[in-house]
Amino acid sequence: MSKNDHIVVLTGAGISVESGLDTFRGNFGLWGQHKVEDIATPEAFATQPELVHKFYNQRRQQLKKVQPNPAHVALATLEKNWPGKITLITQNVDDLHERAGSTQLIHMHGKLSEARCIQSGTVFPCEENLDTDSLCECCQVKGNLRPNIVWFGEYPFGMSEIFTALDQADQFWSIGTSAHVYPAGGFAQHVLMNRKDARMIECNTENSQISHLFPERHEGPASQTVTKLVDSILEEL
Ligand code: BJW
Repeated sequence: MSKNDHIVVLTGAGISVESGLDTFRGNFGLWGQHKVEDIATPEAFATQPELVHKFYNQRRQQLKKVQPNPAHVALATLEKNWPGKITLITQNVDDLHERAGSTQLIHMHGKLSEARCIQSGTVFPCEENLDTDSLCECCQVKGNLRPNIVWFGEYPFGMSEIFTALDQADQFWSIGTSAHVYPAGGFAQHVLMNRKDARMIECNTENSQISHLFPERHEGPASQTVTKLVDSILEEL
């Protein structure tokens, strides 16, 4: 390890579990009778917009009741104190990383706190509920606002910046993700193909789809494993 290492960190729903937010594919990963694969699609929004708005409204409201946990804080501390570059890529649509103090952050699947006009693509801050009567500020049409979230079949945000970072990664950390969803599920493989000596670290309570790619695994809740990892790496400086 060198103190100039570019560390690329990928986070998933598991990092926010100890803040009180559910994962997508665990025991509690169902919303009502629906799988996320049925709700998080442009087709679901076209045919059942009320249902999709309800799903995101509930989660947006839930954000007001939760706080970043020690794992989010540890990653913000790493960003502040690490002499090399840090790129934090999150699949999460919550805002717990930024509330913990991370600034170099890519929300590849969008944000609950934003809405987007389906006509112009303009993005607006959104703290309150959306419904099919919500009036879009830019086109003044009801029903033109959708959550600014990347659904299945849509292109994730920040991909050019993400692949630039993956191509330069000296370390790749995968935290609290099942790696079930692509392209994020393929990032570790991408790093290994281009950077054979990269330090590969996974923090998870269980094995993921890609655990075999990580010689270094820290099993346990992220609040403990990530905090220890960050402490140890900063101590080595
Ligand atoms: C803990 C813990 C604790 C628990 N501490 N850990 C067939 C094959 C391959 C791919 C495809 C295919 N058919 C279609 C595709 C592509 C599709 C896809 O991947 N589908 C899969 C279902 C197979 N992907 C897409 O469509 C994406 N777009 C795309 O591919 O565009 C083309 C493209 C290609 C190449 C380059 C660029 C573009 C878009 C995907 C959009 C995903 N959207 C969602 C929902 C929207 C956001 C929202 O509503 O929140 O994003 S799906 C959902 O899954 C959400 C998450 O961000 C995402 C990832 O889930 P995550 O974070 O991994 O959560 P879980 O629940 O799966 O895992 C939690 C983990 O935490 C577990 O491992 C636990 O063990 C662990 N854990 N407690 C540490 N305390």
